[in-house]
Amino acid sequence: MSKSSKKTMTTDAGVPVSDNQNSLTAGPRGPVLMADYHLMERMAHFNRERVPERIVHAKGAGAYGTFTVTGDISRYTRAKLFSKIGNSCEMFVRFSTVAGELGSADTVRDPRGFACKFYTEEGNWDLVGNNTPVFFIRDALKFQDFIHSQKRDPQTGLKDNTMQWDFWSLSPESLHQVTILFSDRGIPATYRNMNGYGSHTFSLWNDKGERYWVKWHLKTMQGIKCLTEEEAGRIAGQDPDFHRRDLFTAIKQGKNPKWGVQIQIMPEKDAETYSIHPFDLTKVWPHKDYPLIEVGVMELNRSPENYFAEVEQSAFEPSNLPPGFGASPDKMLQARLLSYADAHRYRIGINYAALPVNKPRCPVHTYNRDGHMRFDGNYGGTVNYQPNSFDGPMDDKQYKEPPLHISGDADRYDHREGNDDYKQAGDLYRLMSADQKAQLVGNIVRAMKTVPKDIQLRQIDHFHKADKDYGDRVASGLGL
Ligand code: HDE
Repeated sequence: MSKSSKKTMTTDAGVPVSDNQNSLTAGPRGPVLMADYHLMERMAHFNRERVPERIVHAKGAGAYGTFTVTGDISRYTRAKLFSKIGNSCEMFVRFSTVAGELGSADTVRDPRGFACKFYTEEGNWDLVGNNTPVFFIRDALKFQDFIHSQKRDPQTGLKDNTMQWDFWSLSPESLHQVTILFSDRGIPATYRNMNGYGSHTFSLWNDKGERYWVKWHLKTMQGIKCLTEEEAGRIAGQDPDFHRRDLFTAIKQGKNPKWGVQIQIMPEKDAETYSIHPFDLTKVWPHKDYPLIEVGVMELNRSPENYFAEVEQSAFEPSNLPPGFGASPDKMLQARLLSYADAHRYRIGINYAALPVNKPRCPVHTYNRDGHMRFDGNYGGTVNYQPNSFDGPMDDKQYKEPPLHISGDADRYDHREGNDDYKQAGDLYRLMSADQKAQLVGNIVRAMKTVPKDIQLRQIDHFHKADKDYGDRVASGLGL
């Protein structure tokens, strides 16, 4: 590097550093002097490099991309993004595993996070989904328990299959997702070779005040590819960051991964009579009832410059719903609408939304001020209260979402009453090829081998109720 371009090292305050090799001491062998501010600053900053990792989805990888509208859904939504075919916006996607810590291996059996931030001209739209259309539970009250059962034993600090199967065997609503998790799709070959789903039922609403229920699907255009447990175990030992490396390398080589974005649309009224509870996160809507409609294509085409600044500090929230996008009464989604911003405030500070990777690409006119690390000018001298007589930002009724009809008393309703936790899991099993069934049974038997017999029997009873053959094969695999 030529002398002229050589940069002089400085302290955080920009003060040039004379010597970054030797601490300041009293005499060549004497004690280090407190006056060595440069040494103090480096140690202090080093001790504070880590922010809390995500309590779930800690290990991940991210990339920027472009979303382009290719299908006309403007009759369902007033969102400007979908006003005409050809519209596009920048986006950021973060993929992740669920249960593993920051340093854990990528190629494990686990759902994958598929978090998308679309920087639209009417604010960020965050579709914070997974690579599976359903989930293990349908009420957020069980989320902390569920995750505790998937993480480490409180005594030994070790992962424990008994905890996992104990929870699942006592929560039959988990069967559909457990079947997906232990199928061949449970370990994606790369983040590029898996689908993404919004999973919940969301909504879209148009200028006429009509609401439609919607399921979002992100279909990989690289094809679905999975790893067997044997391949995944070998890779995890050789390269725990295999999926992160693959995404970075693919984009560096110009092999930009793409996904087709599609929706299933249900007219608002249908929800009252549809045979399947449309807001139950453990259920899918069969495509024969509500076929897939083309919406657009998302392509990832740029890797972050700095992992911590852009991936570790990225913050997604299902509550980021610009005009024309909406939630649904899905109990899990309702809780997520509040949980994510709370997690970000704790993990990366109250002004996280102003960080470059999270900053909307449209004007932000909020009355929220001050707070730690207010590095964005804090709106200068503009008025910071409303109502006001000084031309401050005003709310605007035109963006009002249509009212949502509510019925019934406030109560804690038993979510299991009249609920069928077996049909869709059984339908999935019966859809599988002979090879997929063999992989599914083999993966489950290996995972349940060390689990106490009473829990094995309780879980096999659920497999049986989904499909006799399913239960029989797991039972015989376990020698029961
Ligand atoms: Fe999450 N989830 N979640 N989750 N989730 C988080 O937010 C939560 C659920 C998902 O790459 C946390 O920033 C609750 C379903 C992804 O940064 C936290 C419930 C689905 C990511 C949180 C769920 C997801 C998270 C932890 C039960 C798929 C990573 C750190 C109601 C539809 C996003 C954070 C990223 C992260 C809460 C269940 C997807 C704790 C309360 C279902 C992809 O706020």
